Amino acid sequence: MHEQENVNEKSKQDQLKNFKVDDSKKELTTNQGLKMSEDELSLTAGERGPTLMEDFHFREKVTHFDHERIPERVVHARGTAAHGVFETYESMEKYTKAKFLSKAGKKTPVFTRFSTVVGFRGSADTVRDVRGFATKFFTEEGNYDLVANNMPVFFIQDGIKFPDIVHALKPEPHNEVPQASGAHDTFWDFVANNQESAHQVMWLMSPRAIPRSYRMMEAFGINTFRFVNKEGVAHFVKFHWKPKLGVHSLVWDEAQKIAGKDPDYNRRDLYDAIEMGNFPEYELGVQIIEEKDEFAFDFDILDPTKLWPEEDVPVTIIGKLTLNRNVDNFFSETEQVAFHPGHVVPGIDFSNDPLLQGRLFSYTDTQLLRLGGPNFHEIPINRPVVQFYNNQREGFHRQTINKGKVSYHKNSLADNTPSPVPEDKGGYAHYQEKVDGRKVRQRSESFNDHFSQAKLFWNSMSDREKQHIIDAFSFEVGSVKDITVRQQVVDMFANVDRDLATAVAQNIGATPPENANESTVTKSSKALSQMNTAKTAETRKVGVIINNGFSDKDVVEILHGLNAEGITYEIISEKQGAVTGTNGGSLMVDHTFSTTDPVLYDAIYVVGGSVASNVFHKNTTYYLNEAFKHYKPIGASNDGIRFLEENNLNGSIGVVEGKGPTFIKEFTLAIAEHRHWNRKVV
Ligand code: HDE
Repeated sequence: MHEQENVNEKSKQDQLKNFKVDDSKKELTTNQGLKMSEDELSLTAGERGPTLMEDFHFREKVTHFDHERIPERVVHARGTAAHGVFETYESMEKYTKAKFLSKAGKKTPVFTRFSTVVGFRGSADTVRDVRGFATKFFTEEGNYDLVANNMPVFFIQDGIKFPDIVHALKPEPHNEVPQASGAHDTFWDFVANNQESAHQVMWLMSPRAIPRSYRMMEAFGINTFRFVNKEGVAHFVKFHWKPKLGVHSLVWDEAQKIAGKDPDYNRRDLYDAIEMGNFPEYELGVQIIEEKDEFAFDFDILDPTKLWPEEDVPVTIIGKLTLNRNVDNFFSETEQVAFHPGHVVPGIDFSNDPLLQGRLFSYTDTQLLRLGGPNFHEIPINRPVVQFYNNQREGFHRQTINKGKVSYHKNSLADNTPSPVPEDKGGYAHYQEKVDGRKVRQRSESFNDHFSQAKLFWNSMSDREKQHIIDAFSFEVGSVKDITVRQQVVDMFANVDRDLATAVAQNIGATPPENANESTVTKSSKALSQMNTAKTAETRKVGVIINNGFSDKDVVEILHGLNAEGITYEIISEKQGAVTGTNGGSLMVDHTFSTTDPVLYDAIYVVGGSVASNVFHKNTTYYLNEAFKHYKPIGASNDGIRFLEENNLNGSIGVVEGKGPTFIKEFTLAIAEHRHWNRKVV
């Protein structure tokens, strides 16, 4: 355990070392440390007789197994996580006294868990859903959790409605169908009857809901928090994560196929990138509003269904998160980590956002059930890197051995310790916001506009994103069986945009809205469209289709060239083993056509070879056309070029052919583009 001043970027790893066990090359023992002579046969009365009760080894092994499951998270059950470091760019002392933000260059160990929301723990990664992005900062002042989502707004305005939205979104209770999907009656019935959901639903229907990678998502703290500085001055703040690789998404047909071909797609992507040393990076940004400007906007800054347009309240970048280490054990770390937006440090405080207020209750409560008692903060992954001292004792699975007989406050026997710390010595003191009012179950009228920002979002979309949204609505609402619900949804979204509602209505057999009360907002925000994001080929994955008799020299040069641009690749051929080139060089095959699929690559590069069987031919045609249909870059050299010709793909947008450095350069640019939306796809 570290004393406060010693906390550095390695502190968490040093702490975890004490709990790590390597079982390999060890002798087998029971949990009591007893070496066992046999582990495959239970103790029986005779070789063909019954098992004996006294077989403690059998009992221990099977009992442990019988109890290996804990409840999955009620939401965000499916996830994956990694360790990393957060580095502060510039002191934020002007706004917050949080020590981890107080000095340029300061490094804090972190643990980040990504998740989908609605699916069960074993569900597919690439479903249409919100993604979670929760980070635990192990600071010298205790743990700070930034529990964020990849969309900046939420479905509801008040925590008391969370069980309702989640019940409506989860599989329906009578038959537990469908898994990890909002495309069913109860979800859309909820949407239509809780119109505050309009804005978030627009995001959910957009490409943001099917990210290409956890490494390529923005994330947002959604709720309004407060920064408080040493002088006690507070500012409202919203948190943003901005990925260095830009914000990129899958297309729907691809996402659905990946859910079958590789349900672990996003999890694997994160794990592999970190193993390869391609550490994901995200910058932390803050939007800050002075307290005096609380009412200066045409929305309520406490309303979690509203974002603060970046054009009006700019995002200041204040630091960088780098994920650089995979977990050693998924259960111990990823499954047992327990986040809570109420885990704050001095200098970070809450606002009266009614959703946030609800969250502040829920997270500890849920851990009590999920992790089996009140001592979950002692599980290694959850421990702060500073020691904790208080009078809490006992409870299931208590680990610390607190000495002495005093476990109460105030006392004289222990000199009145552990003693509270005054605010000016680093003790947490809540911001003294003045509140007074009647106890009411009412919401301020300033929360009542549900459509203006939904319209702002729609206005900000490119044509491609708009089409994605229309298609997504058509799929999701088209999957609703109850036609009255379908109609209600169409009528509701006519309040956002009449053309959108009409297009959806036509696709799903509903009546186009007649008397739409369409929002009159004409403003748009550049920050909301993914078309304006960073573009790079770095860390992208190319499927290289190749067969025996390929032209060694050219191909090796190209593969090296792509690698030098930070692009990764996998060799795909007809059979496992090696493929041999015309000059005798060989490449190891990573996948046959059947162990992988074009949907699992960012781009396809066809090399071919002098030997091309029917199977090779058929599969290459499939790979090329599938990649083309999903707007992906395609490259071809040598024998590969004739496959382009055969499929009429040569000369198309995002299709590159040739050799040497020019090809490498053009193909890299095509890959950086992510998708070639201007391509004509039939
Ligand atoms: Fe959560 N949320 N949430 N949520 N949330 C949970 O806590 C809850 C909300 C978010 O990787 C649960 O430990 C309520 C907004 C993430 O372990 C639970 C409300 C945002 C994760 C819970 C919200 C989030 C959770 C389930 C409305 C984005 C996964 C398991 C008042 C800012 C953390 C758990 C991880 C998890 C409650 C709304 C993000 C039940 C009541 C808004 C990323 O406590």
